[in-house]
Amino acid sequence: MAISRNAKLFSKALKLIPGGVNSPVRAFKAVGGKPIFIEKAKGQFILDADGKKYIDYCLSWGPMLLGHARKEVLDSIRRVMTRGTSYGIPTALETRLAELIVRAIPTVEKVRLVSSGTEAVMTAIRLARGCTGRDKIVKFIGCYHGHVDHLLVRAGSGTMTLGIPASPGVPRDFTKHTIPLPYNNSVKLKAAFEKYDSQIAAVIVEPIAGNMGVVPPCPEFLKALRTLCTKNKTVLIFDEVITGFRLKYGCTQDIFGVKADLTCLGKIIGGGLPIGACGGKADLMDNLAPNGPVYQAGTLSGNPLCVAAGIATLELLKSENPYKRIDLATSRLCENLSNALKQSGIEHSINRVGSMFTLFFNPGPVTDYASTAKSDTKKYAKYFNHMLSAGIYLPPSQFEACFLSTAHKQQDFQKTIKAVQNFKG
Ligand code: KE4
Repeated sequence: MAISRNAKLFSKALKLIPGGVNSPVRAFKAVGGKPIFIEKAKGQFILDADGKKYIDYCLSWGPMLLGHARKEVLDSIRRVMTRGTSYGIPTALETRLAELIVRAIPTVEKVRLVSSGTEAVMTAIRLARGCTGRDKIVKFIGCYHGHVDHLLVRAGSGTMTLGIPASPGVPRDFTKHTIPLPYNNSVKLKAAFEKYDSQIAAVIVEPIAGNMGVVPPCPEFLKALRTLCTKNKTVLIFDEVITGFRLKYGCTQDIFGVKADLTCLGKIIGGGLPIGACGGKADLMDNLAPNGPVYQAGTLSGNPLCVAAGIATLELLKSENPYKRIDLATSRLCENLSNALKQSGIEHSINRVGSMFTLFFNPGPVTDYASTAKSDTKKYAKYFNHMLSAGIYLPPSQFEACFLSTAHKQQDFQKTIKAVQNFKG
């Protein structure tokens, strides 16, 4: 049998790139087998190097809400790239994207564009520490905020997938100010504030966790966060790199009625090109250089091609407002997935918010790291590979989120449900 091109490409990549991938979760380590290599994508589909087509529910880990290669987004990139690809000098495009973000998120009066979610988080944390003169940071176990040193503590996503509680190479000194607490646990949160009160510069949270699988917040948890941060003059940072513009045209803050002091964005606002953003009230944001003393910089920050893709994406989301439709489609899909697994007597639970969801091989309820860690990851690996052979691409880890795009159609859901009906665990 001819060796697959995927296999050939992977063996060459292994010689030149650590693990053959440029981001660990792509390596299929948690699900076994070799990663596929993608040649092209369109709408809800990706096509691998062996010419196999998949319905994509990973969507580049969230950015492709409008589906792959959406014509208006490509046209916008094409128009801009003929005028050059990077200047390192301001452009009106950056102001336009900033304007769209500021108009969509009431708590954001100013925004700094960067090139990744990690940089957005780094900026928010440094700003909070710079403004408060404090060092300590509260984060939640199982939440992932990019690979910045002081937050690689009990993180989620790839660190959970690969079982790396805290990465080597991060000096103890860099994490001694990081206080990891259980998600959705207001009692432990209150105790931490009593213990550290005026030493806490910031609390950073995924308002809907996506990096231990999808774990929605308990209503009182976010409210307790807000109350305690206000009382202690601690900066509340919502990491909305996944959720920004995913669940509505804007952020989750309005959904839960809890206002963040700083908001981190990424993924969708770049329409599939490298981007991140940190935004908040002007009096906080104006502490950033060159206005204020808190330094932050980036050669390709606000890059015209990335910003053009982001503008096109947000303008389409604003005009099409697909949120109710894809929320309903996701709800129906999850209900049918669950019914199919119940028919086969396979223990599972599904957490869903809007068009992001995770099917856990875990009776549930899955409400935090401890409960999600009980999931049967071996069964997830079998499920992943069963679905892959049926032409359905899921995140290659139990501890990630599935996403729908505006391009997914009824026949995709029917094919997906049929594949799940054939999964016997
Ligand atoms: P990036 O630096 O990867 O653009 O963003 C980091 C980040 C920050 N905050 C949240 C809530 C995130 O989910 C992420 C990155 N998400 C992961 C997957 N869940 C990216 C995939 C990967 O690491 O390859």
